[in-house]
Amino acid sequence: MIAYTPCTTESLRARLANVPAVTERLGTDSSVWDVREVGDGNLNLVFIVQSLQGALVVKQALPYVRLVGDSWPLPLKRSVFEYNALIRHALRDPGRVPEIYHFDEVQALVVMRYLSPHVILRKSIVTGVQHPNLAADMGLFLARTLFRGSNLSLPAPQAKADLALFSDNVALADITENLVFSDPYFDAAMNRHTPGLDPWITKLRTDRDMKVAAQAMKHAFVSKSETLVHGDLHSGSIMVTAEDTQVIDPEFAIYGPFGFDIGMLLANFLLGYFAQSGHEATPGDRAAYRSWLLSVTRDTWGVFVAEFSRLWRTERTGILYQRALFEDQGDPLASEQALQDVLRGIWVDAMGFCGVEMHRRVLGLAHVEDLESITDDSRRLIAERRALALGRHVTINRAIITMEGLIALAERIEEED
Ligand code: SR1
Ligand code: MG
Repeated sequence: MIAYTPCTTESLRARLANVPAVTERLGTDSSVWDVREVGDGNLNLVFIVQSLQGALVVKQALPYVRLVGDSWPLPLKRSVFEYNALIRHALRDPGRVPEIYHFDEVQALVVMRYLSPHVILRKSIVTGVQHPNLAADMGLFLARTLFRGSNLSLPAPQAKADLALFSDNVALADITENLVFSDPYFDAAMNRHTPGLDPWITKLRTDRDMKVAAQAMKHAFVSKSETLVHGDLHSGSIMVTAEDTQVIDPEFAIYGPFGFDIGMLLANFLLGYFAQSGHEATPGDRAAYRSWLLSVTRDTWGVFVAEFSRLWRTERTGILYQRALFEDQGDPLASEQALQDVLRGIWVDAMGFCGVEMHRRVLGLAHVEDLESITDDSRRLIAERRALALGRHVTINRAIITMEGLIALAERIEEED
């Protein structure tokens, strides 16, 4: 067995030359394969390997955070969690994640389908391209993966085995615990922000209600092991074409709250929304695009609720809210009331997570291209101030805000100076 080594384009070619799942797709003459490193994410190497016969993608974990360098070590084992999450997502929402062809645990290397002509959703949002199926695809993905990964659905032994498996993803959970819930609210070493934003940051960091709310959300993230969450479901973890949606990169997968992925995703739609005013110089009707992003926000949640409710009524086979206790006793309304209670809790958590995600993408280490690509500092500042304002409101008021309230508030903040 060869010890782990980060691949170069040449060493990857040699490494894959004898892997049947690869040669059956690319052919056996590896000398003619075109191998390119294309990774631009925060953590890993990503290669595209192509021949006249076919193409595939290889993702290899590095033993440190790529964004920061080897001063921040990170376990290779995250590829095990990514691999296991991808397998489960493929079963729970078939067709929505790339097919895996080969996994090499020692080399922390996953070989999978090359998504083409897909592009990263975040880039699409920056350029103002609409994707008609996005909300439906993501609403279904969220409902199916979250419901089917939980004690509402899984046999108890499997639920407990998966809880144990993913609870080992300590280092990536630690990144989220610090970068999302804590660092934005104090002067953490790796934080950075747009010049001129300081007065608003000071206001946020001296806001007692906000600090209490952020800590409450951290508490929820750490202690609510409700289901297998993707763990990093932002618009950079989704690839799209005009018709298709694919969810990638679940290396942050853990057992966490139902509302986590939902809140993170909606936050990234809303960050894209506020960033539009900074992109107005580029072609396209940005006002119409803003409305579309709000409709995606609304419809993603709407589809989630409808599908989660359908699964509740038809697939509730786990140890939670057993149907026998509700319906066989002639009391179906109790089952519906329990469903509404669960959905309500998911929404409240989702709103809390949504707000802190908006904050950390403006104040923390890991920013988003939506805002970073606004070249005019004063325009970026306005977009970021708006994101901070909405984030604060939804987190603090998570127990009372509605979807229509969220949309109306986003529109109102967008109109403000
Ligand atoms: C140090 S990693 C920074 C961020 O990149 C990942 O995509 C996650 O969002 C993480 O918080
Ligand atoms: Mg990622």
